[in-house]
Amino acid sequence: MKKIKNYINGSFQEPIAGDWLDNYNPSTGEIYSHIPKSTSKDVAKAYEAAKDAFVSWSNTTIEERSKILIRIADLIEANLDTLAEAEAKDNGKPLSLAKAVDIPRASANFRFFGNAITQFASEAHESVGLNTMNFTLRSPMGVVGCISPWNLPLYLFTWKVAPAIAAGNCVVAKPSEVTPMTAYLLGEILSEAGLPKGVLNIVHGTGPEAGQAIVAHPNIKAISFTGGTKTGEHIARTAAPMFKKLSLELGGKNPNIIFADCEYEKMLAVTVKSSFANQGQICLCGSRIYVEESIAKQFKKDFVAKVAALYIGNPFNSKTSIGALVSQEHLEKVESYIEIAKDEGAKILYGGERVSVKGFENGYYLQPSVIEVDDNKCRIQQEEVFGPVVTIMTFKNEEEALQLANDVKYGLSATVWTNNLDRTMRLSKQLEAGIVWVNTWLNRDLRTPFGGMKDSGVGREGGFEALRFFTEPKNVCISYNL
Ligand code: TXE
Repeated sequence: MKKIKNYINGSFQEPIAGDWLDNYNPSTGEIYSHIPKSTSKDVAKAYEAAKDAFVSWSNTTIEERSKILIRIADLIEANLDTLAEAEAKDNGKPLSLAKAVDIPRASANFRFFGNAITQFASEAHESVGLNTMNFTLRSPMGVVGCISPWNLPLYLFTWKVAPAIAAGNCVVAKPSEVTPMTAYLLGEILSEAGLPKGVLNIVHGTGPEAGQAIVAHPNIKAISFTGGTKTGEHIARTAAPMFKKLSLELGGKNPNIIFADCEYEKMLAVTVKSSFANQGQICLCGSRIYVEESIAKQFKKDFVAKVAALYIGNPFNSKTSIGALVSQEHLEKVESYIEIAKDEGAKILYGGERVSVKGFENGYYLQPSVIEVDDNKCRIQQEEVFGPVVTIMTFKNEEEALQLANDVKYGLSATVWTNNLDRTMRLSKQLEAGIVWVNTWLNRDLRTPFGGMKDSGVGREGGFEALRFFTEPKNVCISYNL
């Protein structure tokens, strides 16, 4: 049974207390590895390694940092198959998705910030006529913490650690205990790329123990977190009295608003993806579909037909578009929402049943579900399910669509399908979301600000937003005589 280890100070190390957690393969339901059940002692050790590396790393030239990050990107690319297979085995997602999205994006995250750091500048302000010159220093903060979830494991882990180290910080990072494998494999790549030891330290363990120890560590200056809203709230309560900088990317319950004037076939194809990609375990999924009344009947018929054609299988079958859900616990959580929807009088248009995959009978497989609702206040409309479940509700006009879309506590993303430019601008300005996609979905330019409002989080990742988050601005004001 494989035992993975923490990556601290450039080497793999066992947990100090000698305790381990089981790591499951969701497609078979079997334990296939053990991971460190790290404690605050392991986090403290990782912090010390990061602290010791900080002076040297923060004084490493931008060109040298850029070169190392781009070498990491190249090595991730060179190890795409191994990393994609590890991701699919650890998370349950189709191998095809890990190969096409997760791992290429992990490489792109390092490449993007390896380039962005060479363009990241700060400002100067001349107080004209006053013999005064101001310039802004944007310095690395020191040791920062990065905590990531299980849905896009390496993709989101690297989305945090790449800008953090590009900006000159050193990092204590914790991937989800549910999907630790690719972060573990990244350790070898960091050493091979020549990242100095202690710059990036990877600690495995549970949220309440290892995660909490990172958040509560008195000298870890900032926390970048992606995960559930409840967890984000808990982290904020811990960090607030310590005045730590926080980036919180939390849950979503995103509307997908479909008008009759849309490009129908493109909308249909993309809506299947925005509903069920990664088994619906993407916080950006359009889990609430709102469709204009005049096309609702046709849409429901066409959409259900496409969903019914999706192949549910083990991740390593090339035909698979719906893999296993990430854990038994999560499978049961998603199923409970389908039951709640039924109890609330919603109509199951398709799916909602468990699936037994031949040879993988103990895997966590669930049909994609399409649920018709007529009450926007019901729980299935208001609460994040984070699984292969979408609801459909009709609307009469633009005003009603906007009211329904905004009537939730989340504000992460929204998708709008229309060919009306004025309507596009009206809705884009009024939708309560950090990201609005029009006639597309999950279309990402890494320079753009990424994140949500309301209960979807605080702060933004991406581009210079991320580099500003991981640096401390200081205004230097100099008076001089001409
Ligand atoms: O979250 P959890 P999960 C959201 C998604 C869903 C959730 C799924 O919408 O709600 O994340 O991921 C650690 N102190 N997003 O179930 O449980 C935990 O060990 C410190 C939104 O993993 O919150 C794991 O490493 N850490 C997002 C990480 O937090 C703690 C995109 C997340 O765990 C902790 C992806 C604690 N007390 C998923 N408790 C977006 N908006 O971009 C847990 N952890």
